[in-house]
Amino acid sequence: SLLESAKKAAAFRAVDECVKDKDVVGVGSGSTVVYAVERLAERVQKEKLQLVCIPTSFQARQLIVENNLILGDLDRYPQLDVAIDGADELDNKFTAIKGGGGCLTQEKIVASCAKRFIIIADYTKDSQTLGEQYKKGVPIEVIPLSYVPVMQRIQTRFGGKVQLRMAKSKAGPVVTDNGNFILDWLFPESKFDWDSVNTQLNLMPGVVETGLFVNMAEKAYFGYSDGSVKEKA
Ligand code: DER
Repeated sequence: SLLESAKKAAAFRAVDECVKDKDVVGVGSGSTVVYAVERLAERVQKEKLQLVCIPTSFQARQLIVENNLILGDLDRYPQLDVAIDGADELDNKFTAIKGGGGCLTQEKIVASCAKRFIIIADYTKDSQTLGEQYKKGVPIEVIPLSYVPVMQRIQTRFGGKVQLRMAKSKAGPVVTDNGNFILDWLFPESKFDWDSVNTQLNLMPGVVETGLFVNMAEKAYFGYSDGSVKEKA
């Protein structure tokens, strides 16, 4: 599809420009990253690169193993050269919403351990302000027992609407790779200080992590259906 070719263009460009021999590479989660792993595998074969790949989810782990890439972990590689991941939306101040795929917690941990954090996405994720194009709100991972009080506290303090993310091919709520629930906060139109919101949310007892990646990415590659790529830094 047109969007898939846009994702592929961004992923290939990022891997070609940001990964070098002997790098320890954080591998994100979602659909765009699938193309990044495909390109990593291609380059390892063609250029005989020696890479170690650190996963950000069960999905990323499978991608690394299925593509015969060397699987590492943060115990052995607590500092990464580069992490490459998708995003649900990125604003013009480099705040990203992530977690559409429910993997935000390990993604943020791995991104925080990388010298360079690179976002790859199709052009529909490139916004001026958050909420312009992505309408599913900010994902927040919570300890299951806390989800109702946390929902109420978010609604009271910030407004909008908070929903427990329900699974599609499993009865009941989505359970993350860490055994937690996900709340989706449909935030109201307004000029939020996302750094402050992220901090306040993270201080709420029961919140494990938010999908607000504030000023973490160094660069973003946005792909277009014609195969062109726009870089934002
Ligand atoms: O869930 C996630 O954080 C993913 O990285 C998401 O933000 C992007 O997924 P996509 O590449 O399938 O759009």
